[in-house]
Amino acid sequence: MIRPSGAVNAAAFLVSCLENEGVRVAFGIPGEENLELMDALHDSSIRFILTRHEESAAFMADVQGRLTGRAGVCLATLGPGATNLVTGIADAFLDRAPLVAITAQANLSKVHREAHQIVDILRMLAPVTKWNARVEAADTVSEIVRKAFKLAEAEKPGATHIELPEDVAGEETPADQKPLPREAIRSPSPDRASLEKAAALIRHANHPIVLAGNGVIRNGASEALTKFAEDLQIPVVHTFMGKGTIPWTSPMSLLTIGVVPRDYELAGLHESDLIVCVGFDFVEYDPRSWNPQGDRRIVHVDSLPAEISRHYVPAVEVVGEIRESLEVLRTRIGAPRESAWAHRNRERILQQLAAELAAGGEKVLKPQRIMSDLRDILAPDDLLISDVGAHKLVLGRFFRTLKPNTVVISNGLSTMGIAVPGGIAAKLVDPSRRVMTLSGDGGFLMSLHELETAKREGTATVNVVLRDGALGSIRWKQMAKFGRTTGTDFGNPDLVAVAHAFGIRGFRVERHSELASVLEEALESKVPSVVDIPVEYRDNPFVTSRT
Ligand SMILES: Cc1ncc(C[n+]2csc(CCOP(=O)(O)OP(=O)(O)O)c2C)c(N)n1
Ligand SMILES: [Mg+2]
Repeated sequence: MIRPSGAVNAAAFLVSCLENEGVRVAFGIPGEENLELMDALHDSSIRFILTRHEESAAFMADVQGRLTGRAGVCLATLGPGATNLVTGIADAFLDRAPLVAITAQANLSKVHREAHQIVDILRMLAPVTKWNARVEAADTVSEIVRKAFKLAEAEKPGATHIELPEDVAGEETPADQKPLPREAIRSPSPDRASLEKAAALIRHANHPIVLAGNGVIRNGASEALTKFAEDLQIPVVHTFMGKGTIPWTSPMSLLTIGVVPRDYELAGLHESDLIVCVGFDFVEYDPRSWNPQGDRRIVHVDSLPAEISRHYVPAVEVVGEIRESLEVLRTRIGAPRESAWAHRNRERILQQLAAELAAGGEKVLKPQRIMSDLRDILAPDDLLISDVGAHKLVLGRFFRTLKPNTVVISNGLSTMGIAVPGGIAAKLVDPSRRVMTLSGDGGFLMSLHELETAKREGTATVNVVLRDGALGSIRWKQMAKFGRTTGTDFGNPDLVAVAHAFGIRGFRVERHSELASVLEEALESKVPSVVDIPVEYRDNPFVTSRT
């Protein structure tokens, strides 16, 4: 609200700081304590997207942040609004997605005592954010907003949080206060000594292998990595969240690991005498899984120094801009190496996957086959967003990726329910892009309500549900451990009828032969859709993997 003096209140000034950060959409649910902020949004260039649950608002901001590198914004009121945000914020925190959450709070004069709807939001969110702060005075807004965005977007990106108490929101901001300018953050160049040491180690290794993680994608280093691998003939294996770091068609790609137990052996990681970890993050794949004795020789190439683990003790750390590190290492190492080992490993993996695909015959709708077929149905630039469960593991193994940022997988927090809201955010980022979400029937019903948001916003996502009537991956693990199940089976509504009830399109696929044509029709549709696919997880080598 503009005062006669020309000054605005803190809420309106906070909104102009958001505009200054380049924020174009904000996701959330309003409440009584953020009336000023919501009204200020009304007058701004920022589009407010009302979601049907605060958790989805945070998932949307998370996926938007992941796809753009710029912090997505979600907002909620105090108490229950803020508590509902937690899972989405934690997902952004562990999946390294830039996100700024803004919550309301009661008047400053009240927050110290027990009162209606007051919980300590700052303390509640502290463990799942990189930083958070309360606006206690109107003249701190520009600093707090700038700091929240700077920290959220800096490596490793994640969530930050701003709390705006109701009374402070209405306080007058000095008329001369301006938002602080954005600054471009660039990781520093790696130092010469570590580059020399890493180059020598790689040059002298017999069977070096790259283990690539999501940091490669975040830092725009996928092309540099592919060139590094192909020029030097060094194979690359990547995590779930590293899908797209190197096209699967590259002769140096050994596809995804961390999906089935000991798949690192299939890729030859256990035979390698030097593992070059690039943009690799423990949250994506525990080093203990592939380095149980802690005795592997490791070169760490990342934007930040390595996290400490007995199972991850690098011989050298090349810390700095990842793309630059890879380019310098490539030119220093120079000559390509003998690559029969890499080719043999790739051949073995492709044969193993083909055998798993062929098992079970043509008639049953096999999740493996669905994921494999999806590669031919989706164009290279289409986006696939996975939820969490058995389907994610099958996708990790069988969906072959060609480009960075064409698959979004939560494997840091690994939270169910992210796919449907994530799809909406992706469409808002780029309405011309075809977006498919893939969920289990458990996760889908956690975010089903957002189909109304999709319908209202006209975000034409294709929401595929693999329906097995169970928390599939947990069911497997219970069966494997105890030979019986507890609390994993459920019924489902008719998902096609549900889609129709939301006023969107609904399809069911019951035979492999229908898959491509139905998905094509859904992908070309101008309205959101649900594609219900009944499946059975019969043979699963995935039982001991972590979903
Ligand atoms: C929010 C949340 N709750 C619980 C879990 C633990 N969990 C991991 S996978 C899974 C089952 C998922 O079931 P569904 O969505 O049907 O997928 P399916 O495994 O059947 O493919 C559960 C409960 C989780 N990852 N996230
Ligand atoms: Mg299921």
